[in-house]
Amino acid sequence: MAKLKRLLITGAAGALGSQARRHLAGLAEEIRLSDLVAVDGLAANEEFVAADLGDATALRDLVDGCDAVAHFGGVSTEKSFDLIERGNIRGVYNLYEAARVTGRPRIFLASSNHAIGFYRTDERLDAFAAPMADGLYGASKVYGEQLALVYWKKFGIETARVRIGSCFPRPRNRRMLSTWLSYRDLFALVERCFIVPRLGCPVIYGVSQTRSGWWDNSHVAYLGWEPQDTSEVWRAELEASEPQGAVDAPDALYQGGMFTAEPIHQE
Ligand code: NAI
Ligand code: 15L
Repeated sequence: MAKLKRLLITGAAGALGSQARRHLAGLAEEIRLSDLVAVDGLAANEEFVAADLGDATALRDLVDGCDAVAHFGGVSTEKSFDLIERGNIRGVYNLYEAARVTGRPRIFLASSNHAIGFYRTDERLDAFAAPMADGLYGASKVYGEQLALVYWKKFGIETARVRIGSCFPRPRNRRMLSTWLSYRDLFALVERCFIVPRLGCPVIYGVSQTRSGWWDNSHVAYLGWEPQDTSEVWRAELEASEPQGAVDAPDALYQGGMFTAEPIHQE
């Protein structure tokens, strides 16, 4: 497999960014890491560049010279509009502008299931389902997905717009039996997105094998990505330890679960 020359990983100090360092170490000759917060223990092929996604000049310098970007930086839960605006609205705009004026790298965009969180748990979605965000955070992810599409249509910048479900070492509750994505499956997907000859700008649901079937990825079979892990391994344990919630609880009603019940945060 031909290696990428320089891969940029944003959000490198965060939960998925730090896993990305481990899982993607061999994917590129050089790896540029960035975050607001410094990271430890740089490997020989890693460098760290501190940058605020809200700073356009810093973003241009950051993206310059990279042929791929794994974009995990930004606000990852429901927060105030000011924080979300900086990381996920202005931040994504700055990323795409930087990509446009530099080498037009291929981008893996960490979107979220909260872009479609107000769909009910008895609905089945494919990539063409209209967004239905469940809060300011989810709406910022819809914005990111749309901006990626603009830069694909106008400038040919390819992006995997990945609506990640719940990416943790294991599912944490009953809802995550339907949304869980293993680290192994996530980073296999990142790799496929960077090595396929033609990516385009697909919406992809980031989920491991699950019997719920909320999300249909059949339109991206060309990526050759086949999740290897399954949440079923934890079903019996979770069902025994967590009482069945009320039928009208957010987790039971909506794919976005408790995010649908979040207030509008002021700070
Ligand atoms: P995280 O919160 O652990 O990491 C995000 C990183 O982004 C942090 O290290 C933070 O310092 C950095 N960041 C925040 N604002 C920034 C700014 N203005 N400038 C520069 N860096 C900034 O989040 P996690 O779990 O690693 O998620 C990574 C991405 O994946 C996020 O975009 C999140 O929305 C998305 N995602 C994650 C899911 C999961 O299950 N972990 C599920 C769905 C989406
Ligand atoms: C997300 O978008 C969040 O980043 C993550 O922390 C989880 O809460 C996940 O969604 C989820 O829906 O479980």
